[in-house]
Amino acid sequence: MGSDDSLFAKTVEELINAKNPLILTGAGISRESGIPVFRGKEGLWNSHRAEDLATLNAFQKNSELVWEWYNWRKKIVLANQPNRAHHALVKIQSLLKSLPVITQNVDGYHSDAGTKNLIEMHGNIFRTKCMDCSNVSWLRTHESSKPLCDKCRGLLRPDVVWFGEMLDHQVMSEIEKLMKKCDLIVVIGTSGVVYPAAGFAGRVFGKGGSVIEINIEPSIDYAISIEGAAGEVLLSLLQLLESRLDSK
Ligand code: BJW
Ligand code: ZN
Repeated sequence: MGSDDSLFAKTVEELINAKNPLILTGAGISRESGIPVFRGKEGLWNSHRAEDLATLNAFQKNSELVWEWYNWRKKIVLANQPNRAHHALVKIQSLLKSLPVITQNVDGYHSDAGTKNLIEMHGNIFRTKCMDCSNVSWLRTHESSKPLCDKCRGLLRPDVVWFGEMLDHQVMSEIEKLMKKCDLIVVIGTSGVVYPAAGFAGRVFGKGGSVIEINIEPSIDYAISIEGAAGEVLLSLLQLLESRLDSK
């Protein structure tokens, strides 16, 4: 057995034996779908300033520019689809008692793939919120540069969490419940720099739980690291999990 094989086998045992395992995903899991990541050489923040596009201040200064950027990203999401990583995760979920998924991604691909027990902690790029009456609605098109609220004609914003904004209160309390009982967290395709998500792995490790990281460039030094693309790794884990459960 190679070192990779034993890492995979260990991960599968951890998933089977954990009482309350949890998945955290980031932009890397949607990379194979053609969705740009944020950081690194090809990341969005390499060519765009986060402060100009992903803050409330930026939206208040120039909502059309911000909507242009979000419409461009919506178009990419609409032109593509969930990949083998999202689909493998759904199957892995179906083989275990409970495996909630928390994603930082706003593309909605986990939900499109059929993931159950899902928290989209940074919102959804296809949802909007009215700046005036806070009404939440869905806008699946990518053309409108100044979408207005059906209820009050106020300006709509993307219903995502920008820098400096609090996460939705209910979302945070659901996450808190999961974190309290979590004894294994599998962190997939995130650079782990954006809080509060960046603190989840450390919290689980700090109370004696296990941390597994799947990333093309792993960075959590206390984790069991599987270096590789999410799609390839999750498919291998799925196959191993299926054969391990068959042999029982
Ligand atoms: C692959 C792969 C493949 C590639 N397979 N892997 C505590 C300390 C310090 C700062 C703060 C703190 N608490 C709060 C802050 C401020 C701030 C923050 O964290 N700043 C840091 C940058 C320092 N956080 C906030 O403002 C948050 N709000 C908050 O905490 O409220 C309370 C508060 C307010 C004010 C002050 C204090 C407290 C909100 C954060 C919202 C983040 N928003 C964004 C945009 C969302 C909407 C949108 O999409 O437009 O969320 S920013 C962006 O980063 C997006 C992502 O969800 C998030 C994380 O990125 P992710 O997913 O990790 O992507 P990348 O690109 O960074 O990494 C990709 C990874 O994939 C890499 O590792 C690759 O190697 C890997 N990879 N291909 C596997 N095929
Ligand atoms: Zn309104």
